[in-house]
Amino acid sequence: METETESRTYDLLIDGELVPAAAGERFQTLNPATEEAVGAVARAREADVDRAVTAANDAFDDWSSTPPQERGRLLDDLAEAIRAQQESLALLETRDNGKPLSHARADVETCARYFEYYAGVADKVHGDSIPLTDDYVDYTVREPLGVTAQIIPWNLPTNIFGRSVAPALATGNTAVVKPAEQTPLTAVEIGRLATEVGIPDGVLNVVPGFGAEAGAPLSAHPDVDGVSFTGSVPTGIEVGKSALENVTNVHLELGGKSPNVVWPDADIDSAVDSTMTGIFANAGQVCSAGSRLLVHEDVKDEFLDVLTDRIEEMTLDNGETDPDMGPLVSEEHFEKVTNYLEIGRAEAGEPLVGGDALDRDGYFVEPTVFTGVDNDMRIAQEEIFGPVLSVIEFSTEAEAIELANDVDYGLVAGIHTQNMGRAHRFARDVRAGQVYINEWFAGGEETPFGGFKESGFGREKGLAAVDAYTQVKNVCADISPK
Ligand code: TXE
Repeated sequence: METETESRTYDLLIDGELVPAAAGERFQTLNPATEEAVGAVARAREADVDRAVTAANDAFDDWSSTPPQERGRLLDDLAEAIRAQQESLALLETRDNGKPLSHARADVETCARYFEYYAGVADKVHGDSIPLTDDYVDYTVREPLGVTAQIIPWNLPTNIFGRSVAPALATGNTAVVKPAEQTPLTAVEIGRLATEVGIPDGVLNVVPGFGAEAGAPLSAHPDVDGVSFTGSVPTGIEVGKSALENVTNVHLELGGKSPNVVWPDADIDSAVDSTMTGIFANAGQVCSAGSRLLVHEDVKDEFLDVLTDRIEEMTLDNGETDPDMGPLVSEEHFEKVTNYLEIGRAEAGEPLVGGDALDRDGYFVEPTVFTGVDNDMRIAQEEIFGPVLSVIEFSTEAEAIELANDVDYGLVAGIHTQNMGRAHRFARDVRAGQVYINEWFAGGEETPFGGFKESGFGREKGLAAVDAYTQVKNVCADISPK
């Protein structure tokens, strides 16, 4: 794989072939640290999506009847091929997305790990035997959905590729992937690796392009049998509606405004570490970011002192130098986040730390902390998707829960305390799909992931993805003597 800095061209992957778009168009992706071109990518439109869906449809019968052990072996081979290219894929991801190189390496490893994990799952997908009376034998079978579509965002391109494609293929589905227009390059490269390791033509197709031009015709395609979408709430609603027009199975992983609760009995150093990871990893561009810090009044000053010192040591630079934080993904997103800095100033006053963009090329925004935030302010309710922490004080357990739940989202909630009774009462009462105790981003490829409330529905990761990518058939036989 090439790693030179100059821009090169990338094609669509359809039916095992790297091909230009039917209309011959390309679009440019930019390095958000330098604003220079990274890749000229084939621009898929409806005709290309249609070709990809047809290829996936044609490949389905053979792939779904391939012995699961063999599907598993191929996914294992893909995991190894991804690992073997970790460095070049990570560099490509950093140039396309802006994230620090070590984060990009971790994302590539996570992607490999998803293929490895679901390789092991492929031959363990089975149904139940259900006791009726002696006159019947009843059993269930888990069958793949058919052609599945994965619409992927720009914040964790390789990670989410693995998370949504690996379980789809392991369970016998074929796939058409629409990566985000800001960051399509690693998806094309991983697709190419899939063909190299022998995943049959048409089983995995990749159609880079824009939301309206490629994403919309994919989610609305009558021959698509399942859609996995990760992105914003408004787009998720659109995708959900168009999938339902065809009565297509859909799961949505949308945004968050997740509360991170800190009690005075927490290990403060570890809670500060965890808080920083939660909001500054990937420059805050993570659906499960811990963007609301709910800190107990007795520890607030001490906690913020330590946090401020630590933030002042952070490095913010081109991801290729492996800083603590890189730029935001695009100019459009930079505009959104810097606008929220102004909203924050108007609502909560000057930030305690940060609050500005860097005066240099690229889309760099300082790690920022607003204190004195009320939970009904926009910076406490709306997903900023940037390195902006809103700090809210509380005094009682009831208040912490009320604040934690007083938001439209319900993706993640975290708590830092040594009191395990309190931690598990919080886990019981909070309305969120994931609860982190004493560590942010706790969990792994093996654990189910998804949202409550407006954060979406359906679960990916772990064995929960087997449910998402299969449908149950019940078989009942009358065996009574006749
Ligand atoms: O998201 P979109 P955007 C949030 C975050 C961010 C905001 C906007 O707050 O600031 O969303 O980001 C494809 N039919 N998240 O505009 O539009 C699109 O091409 C089908 C949270 O980038 O949701 C891309 O591949 N597909 C989030 C994907 O949808 C369409 C991650 C996501 O884009 C489409 C990203 C359409 N009509 C943003 N329109 C998370 N949950 O992690 C767009 N797309």
